[in-house]
Amino acid sequence: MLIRKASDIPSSEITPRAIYLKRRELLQGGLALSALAALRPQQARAAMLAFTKSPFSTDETPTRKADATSYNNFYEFGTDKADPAANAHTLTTAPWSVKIDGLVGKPATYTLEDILSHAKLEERIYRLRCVEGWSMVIPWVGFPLADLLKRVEPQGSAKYVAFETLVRPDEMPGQRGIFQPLPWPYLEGLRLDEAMHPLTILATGMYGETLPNQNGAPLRLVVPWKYGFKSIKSIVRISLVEKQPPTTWQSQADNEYGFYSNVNPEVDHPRWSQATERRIGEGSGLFAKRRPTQMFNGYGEQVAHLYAGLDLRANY
Ligand SMILES: Nc1nc2c(c(=O)[nH]1)N[C@H]1C(S)=C(S)[C@@H](COP(=O)(O)O)O[C@H]1N2
Ligand SMILES: [Mo]
Repeated sequence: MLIRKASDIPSSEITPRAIYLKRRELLQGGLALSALAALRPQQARAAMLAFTKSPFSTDETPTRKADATSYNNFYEFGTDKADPAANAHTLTTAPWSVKIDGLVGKPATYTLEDILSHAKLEERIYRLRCVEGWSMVIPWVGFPLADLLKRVEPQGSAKYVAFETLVRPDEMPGQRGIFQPLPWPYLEGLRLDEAMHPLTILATGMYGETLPNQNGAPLRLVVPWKYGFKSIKSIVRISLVEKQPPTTWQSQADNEYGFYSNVNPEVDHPRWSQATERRIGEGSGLFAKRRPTQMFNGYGEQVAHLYAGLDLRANY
């Protein structure tokens, strides 16, 4: 079993309450996670170590941090895997706010500090499977999206959640010039029940530190049972809507990238098989070791029920 149940977690892995409360004080005192970087290393470390390790974590070995922060997809900074790490330092992530609108009782533009002051941060070690056929294991720091959504009070008519990334050509080279690989803003969406699922998180850190810009700072979505492109980065808007919202990759190639995009080894991409994957760091080229891709990326026990009765071949 790759995902542990709460009862399997030794108490030594659960953060002592005292440390947790201290971190809450820090956050409630208006200190955002992004401000942790400004603390003396010793203090920042103490605050960052005070995360509960989520029972939803996989016990697989995390990908090397150097790989997870240098092999990225973030087309706002270029289409080469090395471009985001080379270019994303130009992104200003503070101040940051997220507009939450649509079918909610409390629409507003929420500052990141405000969002974090209500967030119970956890470490979540998740597999990430890219639609291109590679995967990583990343220790995220984040909190359930459901917690934020409940706070803004979704209305009964809300059926989907739409997400938007920042548009800031001055700081994002992929958004200026003659060749722009995608229409902006980058858009993603989830069904409301998928968005409310406890596995779905908003991440603000990884490897116990503030999120690097190339990984979607200061706030990105992580939906571990779906292909990586659903995990939209540097989010500035979250809208609760009645109808299935348009998404960037579906608008680019509807026959290749569906709205659901659940990891599924049985449904191939029209141009390649999805049956196996290459774990980043486990050799490349001729020496690449490939592992079988798991249904729902191995999270089936938790999420399969969301799709009961749905034809997953038609709804790819
Ligand atoms: N805004 C935005 N979000 C994005 C992307 C992007 O190009 N722009 N790429 C997606 C893809 S294809 C993947 S695989 C993941 C990669 O996340 P990582 O670089 O943190 O591993 O981010 C996703 N989120
Ligand atoms: Mo991806």
